[in-house]
Amino acid sequence: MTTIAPVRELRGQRLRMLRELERKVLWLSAWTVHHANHLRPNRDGLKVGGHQASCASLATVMTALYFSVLRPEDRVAVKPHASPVFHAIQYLFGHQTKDKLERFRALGGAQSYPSRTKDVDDVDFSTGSVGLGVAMTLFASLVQDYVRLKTLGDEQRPTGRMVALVGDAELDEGNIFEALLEGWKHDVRNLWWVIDYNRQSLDGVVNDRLFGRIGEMFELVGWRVVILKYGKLLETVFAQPDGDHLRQWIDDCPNSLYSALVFKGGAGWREALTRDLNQYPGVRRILEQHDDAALHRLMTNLAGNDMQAVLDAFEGVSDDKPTCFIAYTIKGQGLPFAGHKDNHSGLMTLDQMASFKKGMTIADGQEWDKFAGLSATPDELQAFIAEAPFNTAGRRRTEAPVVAIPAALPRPTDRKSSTQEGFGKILNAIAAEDSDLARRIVTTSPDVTVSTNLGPWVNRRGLWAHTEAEDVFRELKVVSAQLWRKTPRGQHLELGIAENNLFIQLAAMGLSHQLFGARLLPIGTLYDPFINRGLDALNYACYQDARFMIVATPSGVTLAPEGGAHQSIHTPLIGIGQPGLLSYEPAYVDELAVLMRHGLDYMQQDKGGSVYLRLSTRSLPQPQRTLSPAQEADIVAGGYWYAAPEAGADIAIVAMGAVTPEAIAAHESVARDFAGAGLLVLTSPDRLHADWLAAQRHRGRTVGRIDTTPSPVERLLAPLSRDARLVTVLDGHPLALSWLGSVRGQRVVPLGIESFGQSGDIPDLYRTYRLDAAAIVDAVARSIG
Ligand SMILES: Cc1ncc(C[n+]2csc(CCOP(=O)(O)OP(=O)(O)O)c2C)c(N)n1
Ligand SMILES: [Mg+2]
Repeated sequence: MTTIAPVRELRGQRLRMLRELERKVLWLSAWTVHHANHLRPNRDGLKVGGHQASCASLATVMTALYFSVLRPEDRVAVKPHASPVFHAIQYLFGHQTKDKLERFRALGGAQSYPSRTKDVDDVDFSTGSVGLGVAMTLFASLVQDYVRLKTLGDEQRPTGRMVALVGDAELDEGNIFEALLEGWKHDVRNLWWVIDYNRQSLDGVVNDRLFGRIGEMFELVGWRVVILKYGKLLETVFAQPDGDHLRQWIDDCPNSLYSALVFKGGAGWREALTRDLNQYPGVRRILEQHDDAALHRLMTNLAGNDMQAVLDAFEGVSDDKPTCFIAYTIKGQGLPFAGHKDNHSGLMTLDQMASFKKGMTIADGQEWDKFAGLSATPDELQAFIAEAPFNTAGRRRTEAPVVAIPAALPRPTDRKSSTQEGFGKILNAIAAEDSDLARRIVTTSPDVTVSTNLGPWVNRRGLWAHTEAEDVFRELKVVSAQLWRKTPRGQHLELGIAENNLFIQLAAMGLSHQLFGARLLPIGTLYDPFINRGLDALNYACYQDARFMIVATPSGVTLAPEGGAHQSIHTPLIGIGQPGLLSYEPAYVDELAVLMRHGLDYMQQDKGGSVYLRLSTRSLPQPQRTLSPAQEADIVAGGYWYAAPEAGADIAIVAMGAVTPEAIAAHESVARDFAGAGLLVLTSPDRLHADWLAAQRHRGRTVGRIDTTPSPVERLLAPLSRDARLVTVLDGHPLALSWLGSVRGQRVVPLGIESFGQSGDIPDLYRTYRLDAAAIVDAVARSIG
């Protein structure tokens, strides 16, 4: 008995501190948005925006988590538009500055949505495109287990919980459910999703019946569901005579009516409850005992905005079972537009802010003060914040040493091969070695492991799983080329068919060095056209500066008989247009070996990025050559002269990827009439274009002597005459190469694919789409016409 009183006291003190901080967090988040919209000069007349109501609904949950529940090893994805709450909390911790809060949504200020790369306050996962950050926590949890079971990182590092703070409307995004199924398959653990169930989205009020189903779905895939519905005030009243009728009334209240009454306040509640429950004396007594303000406080006392209830829920979970907390909250809780269906982007007016500020007892000039208006002393609060477990381990971002990549990767010597086949063989040869490189590579694929040639790698390195499972086919002695043994030592994570999952999984793997202190070299394979399916997730991965390699086959119409629906046309443009992703499309296997080596190194450089290899299934005769270091450097820089032009030549053919043999044939025939015509083989219009623009910008900035060092594409095109004609050809959209004409003002006849959808063999398709040698020769003729 003697120990209970101090424990209670301690709890009471903690609760008091957390309630104070909750108030401060709510204030700072609202003030940050207000300041950005009303108090900063607005030069362009555009709305600055921000989400005061969405912040308010999460203030309790986030205060409880960051100041009490989270531990340093936990990692959090915050609902994007609750960014001001996150920044306010980091400000209180001393990790965010007043200057950046004042410049919220301005250049260099705190970001609209938490950003790993642009915010200074240790964001764990960037968010912005709703749904993706949520799934990211699931895949990060798998990565945490992957590196832990293999002891690839610091063995002393405790296992963290991956936490997502989820807007209820985020659950409309299909990628959430794709991820849930995948997590179930892989026995995901240590995962908390806290759903901010404010029953409102952007446009309005969420469907009433949805959430019953959502809870069931989580349970179906093995999650624990914890519902935080009513706060302690309401629970107390429910226990009184006729309190159960009041509970039933709220339970039955449609979301839209409840929201409207929240907005109307005490008088509105009284009217509705008197109308519906007046026959119950107990309810009448409750109404008598509460004035309008108290009644409003009571009726809006939902558990997700009740500190005690939130702490009880979080602290009630101590195992590693994935847990979904459905936290009933009020959008705009504590703000004048609480519950209003149009409050998503609503901003407090100047008058509303003035009275909100008064209610918060904050004097003019004290708006950014960390402790103004609170009843606890600054010393007490500061001490409490300093002791928050989350804050005790210093900087959250981990580091991991770079894995040395050998000077050359194994090079298959087949006389005929496709780049896709070459990829499988290179990886297989790496798998055969006992090297750090081989240990750090992890592969993943959405059900196209075998058809993208990852099979040999998987046979050697095994599939990853938490627990051992033999390949049943093998046990029963059924002959198969594939050996699918699952072990915690396995190095391939097999996914179901969902490219969203692939890219989010790669994002998580590609941040392992910063999240878990263990360097991984992730390689994901997929069908090239289905990059589109996961494009937003790919963009999301690149936005966070995750580092991985994607290997996509087959490219373009060269897929030929297998059908039009799978032909990828504009992926080369994605490769050029996607920041953070360096794209290559080699024609030959020796080029591929050079590029894979470069890619594995580039993925680890500070100023590097991710890599996209667009490969083909077309088997080509391989040039019998030994690449010189200069040629290898050209291949990395984006292109090389396969047949060098004579100085001042008037004609060049420029080719990329699978159609290179057609370009070679055309070049041979053209060379008869145009002696000295060259054949340029490109490996990366992406890299050439970027370096060309960078060189121009650099020259623009150089004062005095202009730096005339040519960029690689300028150097490549330099031998040609000023008005030379370029015929460009690729199995993809012609725009990917037609920009080459701008480099030196030379005229281009671009060939490529502008429509798709036919199956056929290569001769028929290349003829139909004008990619064959005859079409190239014809284009040369036209270019001089
Ligand atoms: C993929 C995507 N589509 C649309 C948006 C625009 N958007 C931002 S928040 C939001 C509504 C979110 O509602 P909810 O998740 O319930 O969050 P609340 O503000 O209610 O907490 C929408 C549609 C977005 N950020 N991402
Ligand atoms: Mg909502």
